[in-house]
Amino acid sequence: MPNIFTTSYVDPDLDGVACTIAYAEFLNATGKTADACLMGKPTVEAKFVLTKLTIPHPIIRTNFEPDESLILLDASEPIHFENHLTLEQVIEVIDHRKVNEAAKFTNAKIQIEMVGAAATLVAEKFLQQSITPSTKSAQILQAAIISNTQNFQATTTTDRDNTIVKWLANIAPLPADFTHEMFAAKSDFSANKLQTTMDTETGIFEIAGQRLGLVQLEMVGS
Ligand SMILES: [Mn+2]
Repeated sequence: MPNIFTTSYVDPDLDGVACTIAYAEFLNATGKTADACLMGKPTVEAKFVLTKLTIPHPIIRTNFEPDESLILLDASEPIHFENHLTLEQVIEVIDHRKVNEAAKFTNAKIQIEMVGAAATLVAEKFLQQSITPSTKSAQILQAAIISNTQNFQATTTTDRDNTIVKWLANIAPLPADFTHEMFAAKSDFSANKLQTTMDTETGIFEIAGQRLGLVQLEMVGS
């Protein structure tokens, strides 16, 4: 039984889901025993990508035993993990947010770098260790970087995002039309999807003792 779990914040987006899956694979390839788990439901977009790439949905875990260790991907705010785990259980944090409280995870190795997607940081680990990711990991990491950088148009995009996507595409390209379908899926706010998206795309921040919620809706052709 693995006692290391990779995960992201509750109700993770595609970047969090991709990192969770691919980093568990990376750790297993380096001789560790890790399992990917999601805390809650992935976003509409992340669910679409898992289905489209026929990637099995990771197990769902919202509580952890005291002897289990956690690695947080695309997440670094203790506030997101209240009542789910203790700060001491976290042994590693990989994120790309300037505003973070990662230092509160006192037992964790922290990597926070300003790139377009946390998936870029995870993909670079494969490259640095000369480990070839599986087709599914190569594809979901690409999808996450393309999505998170709004197809490399977001101002947070860096050369590192571009470079690593080219490397991943050489290993396993995404299906034709995939990028368009992914953005279209994320833009579908019909029926109860607007509510679902608002539930999962709400960021909660604590600034000067005040809790602040921010909802981000992304759509094509708006
Ligand atoms: Mn991200």
